[in-house]
Amino acid sequence: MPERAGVIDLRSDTVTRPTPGMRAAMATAEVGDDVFGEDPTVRQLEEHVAELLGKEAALFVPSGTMSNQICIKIHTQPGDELICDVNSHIYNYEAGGPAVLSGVTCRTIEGDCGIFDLSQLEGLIRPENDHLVRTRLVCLENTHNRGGGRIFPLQKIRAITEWAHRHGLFVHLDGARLWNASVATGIPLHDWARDCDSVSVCFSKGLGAPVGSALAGSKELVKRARRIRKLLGGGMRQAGVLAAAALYAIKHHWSRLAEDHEHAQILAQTVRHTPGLRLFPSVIETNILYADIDPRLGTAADLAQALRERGVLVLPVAQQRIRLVTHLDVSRAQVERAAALLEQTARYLATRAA
Ligand code: TLP
Repeated sequence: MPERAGVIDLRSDTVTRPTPGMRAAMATAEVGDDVFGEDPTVRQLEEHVAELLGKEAALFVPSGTMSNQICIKIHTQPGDELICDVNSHIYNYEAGGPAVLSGVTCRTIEGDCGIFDLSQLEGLIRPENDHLVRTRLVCLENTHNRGGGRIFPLQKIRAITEWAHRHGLFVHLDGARLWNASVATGIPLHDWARDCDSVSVCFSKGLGAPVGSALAGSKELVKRARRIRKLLGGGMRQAGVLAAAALYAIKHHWSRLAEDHEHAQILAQTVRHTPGLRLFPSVIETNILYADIDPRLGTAADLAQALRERGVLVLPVAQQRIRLVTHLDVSRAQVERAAALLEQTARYLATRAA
């Protein structure tokens, strides 16, 4: 368990470093030039991911952002509109990608922790009219990052995709943490992916690979995605060293996500009983949680700084909100220590304010 000089880093599950086993798999990976389609390890990963997601094909890409943006570009034309939750990663954290790369506007809806109902979509499709953008795509996120790791219930996805397809819309699933949703529910990846036209999954979040994501869909979609990946500068050469890390992560780190979920419960319980902190959302389903801070204790930045001085890193995401994410590089003992320090620090800030 790599411990950076005793620091417990809960800012994101992207901070994990490759384990010795993963590094060994990377060092011995067979490689070739993947832009020529000649890297056997990349091919193996793409075939494996396509199979797991129940799709015809998959494409290895450098990041989740590129994966989402390639899919958006495939499903839309400039002047189109996509519908997504107001807190979605695509809308908040991808540097305006839909507008910049695809000429697409985002119509946001207010979900409950990122989860929305079909009833919120009905009536949103714009009529054919020269004045209007064309509604073309619905984007879902599972689990939901800003929603506190919330799982999008499968029945809701089924209802939304059925409605979208009936009205000629495409559906893209940002499944950066679909691995977590699958472990938490026992529902296989291909069930979540079944009715979505494209799916993106990340290897560099809870699975613990250093780099990489994949998108999956029909053969035709993946053919188009390859070309757009090249256009965006995402064609990689001997990428087998990275694909080997992803394959290793799927094999060795997927089922252990259950531990991260248990660890998140320990932190959630501490937040619940610490005066001045409020858990968001009130129920934690996977590995992400937020704590809202009573302004009498200070700001999120103040609490993050006080924790940093005690060796715990958390992410301030709003004036009064911090994020904590559990992952491969924090053991149960470290989580327990972080929880104790969080409570002590919040109590200390409260007494200082009194
Ligand atoms: N999320 C990162 C930050 O960008 C916020 C994190 O630390 O959680 N979809 C979802 C749901 C994500 O959470 C992320 C990364 C991405 C896509 C983008 O993946 P990358 O970072 O590989 O571009």
